[in-house]
Amino acid sequence: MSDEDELILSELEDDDLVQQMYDDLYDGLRDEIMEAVHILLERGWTPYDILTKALVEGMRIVGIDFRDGILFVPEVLLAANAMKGGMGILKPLLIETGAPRLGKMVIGTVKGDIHDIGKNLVAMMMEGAGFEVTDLGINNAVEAYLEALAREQPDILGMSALLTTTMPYMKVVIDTMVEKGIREDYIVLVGGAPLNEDFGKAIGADAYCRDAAVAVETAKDLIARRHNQRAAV
Ligand code: B1M
Repeated sequence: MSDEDELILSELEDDDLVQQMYDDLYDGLRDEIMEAVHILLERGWTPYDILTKALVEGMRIVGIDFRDGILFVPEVLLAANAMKGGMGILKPLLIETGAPRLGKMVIGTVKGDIHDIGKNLVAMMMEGAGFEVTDLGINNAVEAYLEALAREQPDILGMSALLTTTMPYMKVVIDTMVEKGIREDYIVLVGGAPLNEDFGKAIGADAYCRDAAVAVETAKDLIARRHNQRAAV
């Protein structure tokens, strides 16, 4: 493209800009994604809408072509990097709600798994909703979860897995909690693209959360139920 033809993001209508963001995410263009996020914010878009309608949807498209062998790991890493650039702008905005503290959560991606975008999003949304969140990062062995539970004393343990090969590890963590007699001390929430409700039940989690918004609602709901149960005793 010549300089004259260069695309000026701020001149695009919202719909075209969002389409362009899908392309830019696909091409791993972090600066362009960050610029577009700023433009949408200036136009009055909510951080949540930018996150879900532009960034998450764009990543979904990347995922389809990754699955079909059109994109490979290096390209997807660039896309993930661009997505994180956009998320970095939105994070403080999602968090600064001044919401009262609702509880505490420890969250991490399970052993063998390095996917962290969805987990980061859940952590951001939980913080925005008023939860204190300790993020253990990726590739967490059972010991790392147990240490964090003992250290942080959270209300909720959240686990993320994006691979069919790593999701069974969630059961290892829950079974170990049962063995140690601490399972009932925590609400255990699980999530990640390959999971579903049946899987969540089968491994003994309190709930499977389809997305970050569901994680927030489920966390609020289960914390309230716990408080009510304790008050009734
Ligand atoms: Co990977 N990868 N990847 N990958 N990758 C998937 C998961 C895959 C489905 C792609 C595909 O084939 N279509 C496939 C898994 C297939 C399977 O298991 N059946 C796959 C594969 C195969 C692999 C490798 C094995 C590829 C290889 O090396 N040959 C490799 C594995 C590495 C490893 O972990 N050991 C690999 C590597 C990578 C990258 C490093 C390149 C990169 C990760 C970068 C990063 O995360 N920093 C990557 C990416 C980006 C993806 C896709 C394209 C996108 C994932 C994502 O970020 N989605 C993904 C395809 C897909 O999922 N469609 C894919 C956006 C995110 C917002 O959604 O993570 O689903 P998600 O999170 C949602 C919900 O799931 C939920 O809320 C989130 C927000 O709404 N949620 C939770 C998630 N965690 C939660 C925890 C909770 C609650 C809700 O706790 C309470």
